[in-house]
Amino acid sequence: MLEEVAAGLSTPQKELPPKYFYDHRGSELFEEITRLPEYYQTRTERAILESWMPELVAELGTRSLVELGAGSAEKSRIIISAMRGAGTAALYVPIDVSVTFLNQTAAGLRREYPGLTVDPIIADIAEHFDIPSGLPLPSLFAFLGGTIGNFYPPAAIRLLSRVRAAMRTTDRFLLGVDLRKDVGRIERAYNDTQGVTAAFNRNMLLVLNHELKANFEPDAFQHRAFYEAVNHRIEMHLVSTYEQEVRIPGIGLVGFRQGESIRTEISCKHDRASVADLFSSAGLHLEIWRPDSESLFALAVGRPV
Ligand code: AVJ
Repeated sequence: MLEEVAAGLSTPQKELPPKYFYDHRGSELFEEITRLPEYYQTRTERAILESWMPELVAELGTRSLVELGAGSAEKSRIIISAMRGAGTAALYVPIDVSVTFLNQTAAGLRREYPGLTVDPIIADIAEHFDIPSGLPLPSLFAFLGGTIGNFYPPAAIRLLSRVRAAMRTTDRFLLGVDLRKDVGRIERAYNDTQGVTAAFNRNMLLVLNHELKANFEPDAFQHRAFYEAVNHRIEMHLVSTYEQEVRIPGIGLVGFRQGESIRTEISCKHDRASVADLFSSAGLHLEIWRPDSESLFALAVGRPV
């Protein structure tokens, strides 16, 4: 972490990886974001999953579900219930960085779905991780929530390619993506009137203070989120409101000019063509494209080429 933070704060555009949002408080704040009126993504994706998974999973005959960045188990339940309904649920493999989360979820799911094997993998999906071999066929590899948007395109292609390499002909990849749309609508989702997203953004500084004994003053940084149209993405920044120096033991003093920012997150927005391109760069073919009726969010199914 120290190395990553040192590197991220020494480039002209300071930048820290979004995984540092998610300590206990950060995860709570994210949960709160998903319930905000402005934040349409979570509820829209859930509605698509609920209406479509029973049909999709029955058609595919999905026996194992491998979920990248399992997040909250709520979405997984929709898919597992659909597999149950189709009579094919055998194995669930959630992959996540949070050990506590994985263990809690695994225990809950085993209770709820007797007969379902739950084999969690603790890994940071942005880094290397191993996909188990010998999964009951066919498998569904799911990456939901629009979290692929946090990855710069080369990293997104690397992640998908790695999964693709473990896929067999009958396996499928299920990807959730936030869609390009009216810029105001997207920007409002990251600038909620209650200031929850601002608190979520600033929480990263508290994480640095706690983990690295740094002395960031969160109130000295302002939340800024805007749409960057060239690359079709939201960028979240923390903007230093005045010239200041922050001490991080092991790194030293980090200077900020007034108005200088740390980029804390990108959230890339997609359309059908951009997902088809992303898939094809990773050896996948976009087989099914399923947006909601307002085209806010979409689920895409890819099959190995
Ligand atoms: C969890 C990455 C999908 O990009 O919208 C929400 C995180 N950041 N509000 C997103 C987030 C600010 C979210 N993802």
